[in-house]
Amino acid sequence: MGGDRRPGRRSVLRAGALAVGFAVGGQALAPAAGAARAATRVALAGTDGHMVLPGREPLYVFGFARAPVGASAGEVIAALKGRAQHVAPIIEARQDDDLYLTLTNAGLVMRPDLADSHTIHWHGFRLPPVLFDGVPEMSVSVPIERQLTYFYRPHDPGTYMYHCHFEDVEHVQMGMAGIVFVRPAQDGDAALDPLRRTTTYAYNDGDGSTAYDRHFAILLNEIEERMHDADEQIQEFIPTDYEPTYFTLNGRVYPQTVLPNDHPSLPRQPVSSLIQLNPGDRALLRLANLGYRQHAMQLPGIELKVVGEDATLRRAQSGADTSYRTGTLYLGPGEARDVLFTAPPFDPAAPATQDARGVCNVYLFKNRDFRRLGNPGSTGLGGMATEVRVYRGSPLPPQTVVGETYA
Ligand SMILES: [Cu+2]
Repeated sequence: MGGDRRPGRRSVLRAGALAVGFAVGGQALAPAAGAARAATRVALAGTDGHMVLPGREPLYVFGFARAPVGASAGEVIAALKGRAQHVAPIIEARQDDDLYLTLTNAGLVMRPDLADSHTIHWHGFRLPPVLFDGVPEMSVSVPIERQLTYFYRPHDPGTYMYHCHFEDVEHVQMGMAGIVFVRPAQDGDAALDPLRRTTTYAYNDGDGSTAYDRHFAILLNEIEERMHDADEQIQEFIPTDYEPTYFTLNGRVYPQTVLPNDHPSLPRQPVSSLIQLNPGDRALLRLANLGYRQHAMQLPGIELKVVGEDATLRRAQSGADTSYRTGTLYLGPGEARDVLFTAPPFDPAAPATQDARGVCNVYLFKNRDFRRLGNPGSTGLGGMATEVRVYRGSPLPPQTVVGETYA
């Protein structure tokens, strides 16, 4: 996977200095003219808003929201100021294609006193020009009512995360965090899949061992309510007092996590964590943790196979397969995992439930720590849990987008 392409530290510093030089001249670093690469364009607004959690008033958040590509800063502000979403939109790119990501800082409705900039930091991305790294001390950031287009050419497939890096302990906890993943160049090759069923792979494995039928991107996070409330009320919060009370998957807690995408009851938390499968489906979980605690996740009844860590295929330098099977998956802050599992056959003898798609067995994908499986002030299952539903028959059509839900 092109280890030879990775620049040394010296060349990184040189390229960074060059990029800043260009930026001072008024133009962002542009890709070589005439390059015939496919380009993906994404636009985000950085702003504030409120999310819904069971058992409390709407919670104040900062966050990103998807903006129309090509919209001016003024248009983005008019449409999206105060409408942050949590978790941030899932961004997908393809290996070696260009990605242009335009960030508009739309400002904060509730905190007009707070003149904070925002940035995009693509965590784990091997980025030659420091200009687009989003670390404000060594790069640039986006002031209120301004716009910056970040440019990336991803060479290394896998699952990553992105977040704002401006006052990052605060802005990340406030909600400016999401998953970004890179599809491998191997995608589209039907001959590699041992089952001849799919053309999608987690990595350039060369042997089809990371083939999957459906994939799901899930960001693990925690919410320290006092930091959010203090921010809204113009008070200080000391981050060493961090003691989170809600434990989220894609910015929702169970049972919110199993509501479909774009559910009307959660207008600012559109991303579901529901995993719906036909029997025999190979599911890829793209997992990342942008909380400040380690989490241990389990899927009782189904074995997990970890094929990638931190956007790197688990292979030794010799080429030996170092993927591993486990019942418990550990994710530290800032870590990502690519995990495969196969949906078991529908078991008529096991407890089943029914949703709009049919009768299904339910498996829980959940934190192993019971203190992270409840919501404050309520009894029963909550927190960092979602359902894997395996249907009788095969009622689900092929997946068209990551994390697709079928109501
Ligand atoms: Cu920010």
